[in-house]
Amino acid sequence: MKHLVLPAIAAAAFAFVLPPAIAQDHEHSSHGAPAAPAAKPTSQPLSEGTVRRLDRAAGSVTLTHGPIENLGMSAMTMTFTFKKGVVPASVKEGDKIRFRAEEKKGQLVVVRVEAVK
Ligand SMILES: [Cu+2]
Repeated sequence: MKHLVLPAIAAAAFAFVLPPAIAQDHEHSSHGAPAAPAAKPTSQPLSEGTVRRLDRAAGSVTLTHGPIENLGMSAMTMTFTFKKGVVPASVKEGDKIRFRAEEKKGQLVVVRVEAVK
């Protein structure tokens, strides 16, 4: 997983959240709940974020985001790439958004963005 922005802070965030995350995993598995199937879920929960930097020409957006469940990622500030048209024209730096990010070929890509009113 590449974290292109503020690696020191990201590392610190990981170091901070890792132990409870492990404890949670353990707790979940000890309940005997069936493991999530490999198949993609039909619903794609969105994560919350604030746009810090937006470069439409380069297709890169820096977000301060909350937890991203599907990536197992905790809250942090980092840069994602996105394809043309994914970020609505009304979205600008400083805006709050809801978004879906996925890992594609080792890159973290924003695949869907909704403006938050
Ligand atoms: Cu992140």
